[in-house]
Amino acid sequence: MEMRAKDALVVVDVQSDFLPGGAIAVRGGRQIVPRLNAVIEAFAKDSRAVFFTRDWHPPDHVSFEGNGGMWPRHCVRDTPGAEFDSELRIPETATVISKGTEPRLEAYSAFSGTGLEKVLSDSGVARVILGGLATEYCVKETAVDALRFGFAVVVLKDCVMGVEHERGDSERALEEIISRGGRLITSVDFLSETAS
Ligand code: VGL
Ligand code: ZN
Repeated sequence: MEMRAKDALVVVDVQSDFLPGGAIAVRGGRQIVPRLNAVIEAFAKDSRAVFFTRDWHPPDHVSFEGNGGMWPRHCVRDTPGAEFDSELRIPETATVISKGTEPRLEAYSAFSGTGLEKVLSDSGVARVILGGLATEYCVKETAVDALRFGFAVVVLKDCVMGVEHERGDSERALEEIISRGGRLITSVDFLSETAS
């Protein structure tokens, strides 16, 4: 199918600091890793593009408490908290995208200051398939930007998890993505829909 060749998988911020035991622990976050791995495997198997984003902050980042931000220190570049989860399968052909690298700029979206829009459009990608952490921050902002740039967006609903500062934050974020034209599907349904 034409559409399928133009899919790119973007796995958002599956890093130690966003998982249980980390600085901004997303409860249940580990559940998404094996599901993501199945999708990553399927993409890698037939050479579809896979991107892994990582929050990659300088030690004095503006998003940290004490620097005017709302978050505890997290995902400081080259520290254990910024590492991808050890269970996450990262194919050799995948592209890693670091964001939030500027001391004074918050960057929830994978498109924020990374050049990702050009990389995707130059390679003819029409549809972005999304999973990762956290639903109502980096996943949502990435989805909204992708839609704004004209990509179709599919969120793998069992492959995302939220911080839930307020109960319902994740649900509201997913509703907003839908209202802007994104689509939600389970990873199992996505895999059967796009099976070769
Ligand atoms: C994120 C909070 C702070 C995220 C990043 O990846 O969703 N959340 N920085
Ligand atoms: Zn951050």
